[in-house]
Amino acid sequence: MGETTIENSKILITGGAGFIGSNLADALINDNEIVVVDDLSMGKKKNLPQGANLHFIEHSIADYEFMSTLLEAWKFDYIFLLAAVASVADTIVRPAETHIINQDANLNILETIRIKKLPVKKILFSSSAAVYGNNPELPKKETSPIDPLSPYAVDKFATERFVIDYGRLYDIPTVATRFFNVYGPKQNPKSPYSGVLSLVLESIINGQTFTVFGDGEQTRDFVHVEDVVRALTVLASHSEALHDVYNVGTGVETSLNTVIRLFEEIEHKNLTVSLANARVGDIRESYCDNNKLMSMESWPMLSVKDGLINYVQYTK
Ligand code: UD2
Repeated sequence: MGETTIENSKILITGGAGFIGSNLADALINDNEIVVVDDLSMGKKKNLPQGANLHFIEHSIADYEFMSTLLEAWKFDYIFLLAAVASVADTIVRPAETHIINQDANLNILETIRIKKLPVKKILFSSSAAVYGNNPELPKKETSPIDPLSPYAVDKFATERFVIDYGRLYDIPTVATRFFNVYGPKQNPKSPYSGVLSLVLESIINGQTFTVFGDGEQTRDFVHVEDVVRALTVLASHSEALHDVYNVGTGVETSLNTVIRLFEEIEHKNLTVSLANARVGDIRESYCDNNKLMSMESWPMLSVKDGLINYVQYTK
């Protein structure tokens, strides 16, 4: 089946000023009207494209009244649920508070749509590879056992289920996605728990020491945000993507040492590295089977090398 596009639609992106949401807004802004709701806890207003068809609202998705009124007023065609407290460590420190954002706020959106019978073409919820936890099976398939090990992963998995089962029970078109290690333009290296590639890039540009936790031979499925945006638009526009969950990753595993070497080659600089103990609970190897997504619509995803070149160029 060929590529389908989203046009002339009213789109809500929660967390739209964040890393993935703002890249999605860039991709959709020309042909659609977009509302972004973001509390700017991690996102930045300057990430967003400018224009009359981009409506930015600085607000928390946890404000039920506000979100219900917004949904009823706009009657969105597509809803991308990307707002979350994305730091696993933060959810371990504040499990109840972050649950309100990572789960309850999304449930309220589903409830509003169900009760008010709002017409929607697709709701997409962004979940995470975190749901697989320490399950050693590789590559991770959507059918692999799940093992959520943090409040973050529990909320992501439970909300996946709400999204999928609300869809089935109340006939609402829904889909969930499990992102692997996403990197690329606009990723915020502010926290020590930010994506590792944003931290490596910041260190190499500023000549700072980068700390490798463990021996650097741990592997991840690093997927460029451009491919994540494409996956989201593919799943939004294909009607057969329904009441189901999809891995979003390249299907290729790369070690941390390899990406450090690639950054050094691209930048023609050596990164100063210090070694520290592996993080407690760190996963040794992770990559996904992305056949379910690719069988719907396939495209060549960016290799880590090409993706890093793009990321470095953008950031500088
Ligand atoms: C990712 C997600 C996390 C959760 C988890 C589930 C990101 C940013 N995090 O965590 O939200 O979904 O997957 O499995 O996508 N590292 C260093 N030095 C640093 C920072 C990290 O060596 O300064 C290591 C870290 O110990 C790990 C690897 O780099 O082995 C990747 O770390 P990460 O935080 O980018 O991602 P991950 O896979 O631990």
